[in-house]
Amino acid sequence: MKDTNYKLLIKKIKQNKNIIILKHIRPDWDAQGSSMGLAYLIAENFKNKKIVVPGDRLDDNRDFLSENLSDEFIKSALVITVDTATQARLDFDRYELAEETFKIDHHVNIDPYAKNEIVKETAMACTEVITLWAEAMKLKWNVNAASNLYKGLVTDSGRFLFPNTSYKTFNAAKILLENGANLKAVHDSLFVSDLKRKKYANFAFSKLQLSKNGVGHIIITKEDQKPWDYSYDEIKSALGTMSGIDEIKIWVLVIELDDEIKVSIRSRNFEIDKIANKYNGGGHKLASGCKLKTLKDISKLVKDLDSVIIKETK
Ligand SMILES: [Mn+2]
Repeated sequence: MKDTNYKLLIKKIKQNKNIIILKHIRPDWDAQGSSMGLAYLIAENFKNKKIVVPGDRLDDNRDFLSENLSDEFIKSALVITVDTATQARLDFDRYELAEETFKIDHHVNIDPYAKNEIVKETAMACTEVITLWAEAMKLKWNVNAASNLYKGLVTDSGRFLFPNTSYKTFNAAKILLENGANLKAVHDSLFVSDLKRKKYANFAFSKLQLSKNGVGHIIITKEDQKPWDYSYDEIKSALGTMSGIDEIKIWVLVIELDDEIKVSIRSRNFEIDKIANKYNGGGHKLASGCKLKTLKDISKLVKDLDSVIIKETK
């Protein structure tokens, strides 16, 4: 299914020599894979572009990095944002300067902050949206573009295990594999962990508290994080230690940060997004996030999640 804005994005890329690709703060692999994959695609298909991908990186890839972007460069550039639902979450403090903006995303579009957009709320990953666009526009592929986009797809789908995985997810995977995505290299880079990571998972799991109804939660305090020297994304990997366990119906990871307390909630069967809404957050039915003001609020949140299980299993 073609989007009328597919061609518009091509036109905007052609019209602008300078291109900035922005992603969200504390990037995950969908954010980074989308931004890097799109950058490699544009570099492959449109000559003489200056492409910049600012902000944090999850690995030591330095491609498309640029120190000291001038205000003039930003004003003159096409600014494409990926995987970022709201302007406030952009990993960039001068978005306001941008004049030509384009949002590519797969989250619920609560904040249409860009001048133009391609937003597919049913897509598994933002990289899926970019993949279908590139395919429809018959762009030329390379290994870097396909591999980076595949990273977002395999992680945002929980290795194709999340219940909303569909033929569309596999269709996007098919396109990426046909066009050179290096499956083994991507899987090794994402899923082969070092011993320290395994020890961290054990440590985190040892902090599991489980309610009698089946709400499991782990709290990682600032103090807990100190000895590990991990990024937010690495700290968050503790969430996965609670999945795939029959007795844990809903699982919650609480991470204490300097400025806020971030909470991730997951479930196999119980819809938890309404509870996330109540705590200043939201997301999908089985995967949501929210924020707490103090660690004391956790017991309230757990009680609310308990009541979801009680109500549904009556
Ligand atoms: Mn995403």
